[in-house]
Amino acid sequence: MQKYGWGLPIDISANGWQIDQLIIIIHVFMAILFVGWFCFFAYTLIRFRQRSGHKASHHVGHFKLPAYLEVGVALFEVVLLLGFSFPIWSQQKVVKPDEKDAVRVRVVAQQFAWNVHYPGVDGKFGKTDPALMSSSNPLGLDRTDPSALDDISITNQLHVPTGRNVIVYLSSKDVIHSFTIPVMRVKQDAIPGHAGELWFQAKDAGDFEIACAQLCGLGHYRMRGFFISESPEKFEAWLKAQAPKPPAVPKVAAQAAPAAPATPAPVPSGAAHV
Ligand SMILES: [Cu+2]
Repeated sequence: MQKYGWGLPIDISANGWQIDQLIIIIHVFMAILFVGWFCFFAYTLIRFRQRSGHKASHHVGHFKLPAYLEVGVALFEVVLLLGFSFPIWSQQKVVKPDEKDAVRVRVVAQQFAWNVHYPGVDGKFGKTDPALMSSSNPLGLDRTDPSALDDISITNQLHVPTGRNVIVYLSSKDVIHSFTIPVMRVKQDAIPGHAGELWFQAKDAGDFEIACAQLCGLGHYRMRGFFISESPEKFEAWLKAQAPKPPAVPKVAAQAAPAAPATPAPVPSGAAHV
């Protein structure tokens, strides 16, 4: 399967066909305009060329064709806007899917990576704090917050199940980035200080790419993430595998617990000596 070539990337988004349809209509329309206006230009060069016995005049008089053509083009553009663009915009950007049934995920952009945050089984995103941000905790997740205990933090990987709406809450830690998944036909700027939202639904499984479509610094070219669309079963299994192991603090305590009786163990042996 060729993922990226000369044409449009393959489309595995439930609503992607609308975007593609609009892109194709606009390209065909622009090609017709390009050829049409060029022919018209060539026609006028010949028809109104300098000839002996003819005087140049700025009054076109009876020559109404350009006016008709321009009204026609304007009407077609109105049809494009009202008939295609507005409905697609409303469906993809205004009517948000129900959060209860959707897979919700935070994506925090930074130079030059995508930090992905799943809320875990409790469905609640844990608190984050910029003061806690580090290379091992790029989201600044506060693991002392009960909601954060089961949260999954991962970099440059976005897993989604097929057939379910996915809502992405988008933000940026530093500069303006643009979160783009070509096969999903989604693209949105990630702006520092601004909470953006976008949503999509994958209809087919496969491994694809996330790109940054906004020149965001010297490492912009390597700001590539992986977009993995998989069956709901595989997605759930992946989520389970990623879930943090029982929190580190109780684990240490649990390890310390057996060690504690081990220490007094010599006492009885010492007692035996006595
Ligand atoms: Cu970027």
